[in-house]
Amino acid sequence: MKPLPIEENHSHISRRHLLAAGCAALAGGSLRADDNTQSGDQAAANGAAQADRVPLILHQTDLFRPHGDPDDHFDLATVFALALRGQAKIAGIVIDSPPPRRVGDPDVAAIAQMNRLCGLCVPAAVGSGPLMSSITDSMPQLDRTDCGAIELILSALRGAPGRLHITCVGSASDIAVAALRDPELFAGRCAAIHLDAGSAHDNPDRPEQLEFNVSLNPIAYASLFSSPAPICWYPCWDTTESWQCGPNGAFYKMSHRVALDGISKRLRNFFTFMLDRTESAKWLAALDADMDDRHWEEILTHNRGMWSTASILRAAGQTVTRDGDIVPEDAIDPNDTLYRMESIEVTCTSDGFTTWKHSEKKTNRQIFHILDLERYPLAMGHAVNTLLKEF
Ligand SMILES: [Ca+2]
Repeated sequence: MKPLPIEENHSHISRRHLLAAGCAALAGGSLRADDNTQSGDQAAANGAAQADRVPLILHQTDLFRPHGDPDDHFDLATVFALALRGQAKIAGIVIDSPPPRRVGDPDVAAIAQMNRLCGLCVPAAVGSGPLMSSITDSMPQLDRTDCGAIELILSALRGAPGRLHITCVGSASDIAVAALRDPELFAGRCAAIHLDAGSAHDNPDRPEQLEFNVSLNPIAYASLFSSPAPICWYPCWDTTESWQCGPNGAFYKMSHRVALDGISKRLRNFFTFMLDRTESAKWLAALDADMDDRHWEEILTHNRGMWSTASILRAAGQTVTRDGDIVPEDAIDPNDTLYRMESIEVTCTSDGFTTWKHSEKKTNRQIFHILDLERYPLAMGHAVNTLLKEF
């Protein structure tokens, strides 16, 4: 292990990145000595099989313009960066219907910008407005205009060549209803719901307080814990709204100067267009706008609360070392392990409060656990920077 300086050692990251990519390719069977002796049909078949092994992700988010919290735009860029690295395919993006407290509309422009920057055509749908009345309410009465996100989730599961990972970094509303409408589909085709919500422990000073994502729809959140799909749970907080790192909370504070160092002009414009809370509809022109270096320098002085990076990486089979390198989860040196998932038993009341304990047996409920709290924030910031430099 090495100290994590604020100034990135780019050559180190690049070398480790290449080594990790080599490991991933070997694990996937793509670097074979006899590749050049295959027939065209064999090569095509192998290529298709290999493509099927690339994790498929559907990303759920509360992504708005003007933004409610810019972390969702960083998470969106994380998902698309994994696609650029060939480490994930994106089945679709589901955006919450804006809750009353938000002034923004679903930011489909940000998805259009990401598609443009990546040369992709990832579909997006806006979630339902009405909320479930109970944890078993599949909302059969929903108007069809409220069903686009639910249908996108179900069609992504049905169409997945393997199994679908779902990353949930906003409310659980549409995933919960989709799971109730077709539990067998979720049981058979969902690799995991990577749930970024809740707290590992209630705040003793405010025991009635819910974490923000849970508060958006506590019944839907509770319903997911009864889902037949595996749940990988990344509580936003170790202790509710404490704004501190803790062993079972995914929160970290990220410096813009670390995360945004050396990114492309167009990605700078993506973030500036969002951070400035502009309501301009000129999303395409914005990507190629002239940069104001002084304004960008001011942006770099800010810090950002982040919660979901580990979950999105894990959906793609990737993890982060104590040095901040991104490596395949199945190839990490145990001494480098920054965090891991642990089997638990967990229940959730319909008002969104969880009770959990570790399980000796392997279960289909896992909780996030940080092993090196001191290095976690900066290591995650470096990982985000590695991803953002893909654009
Ligand atoms: Ca969010």
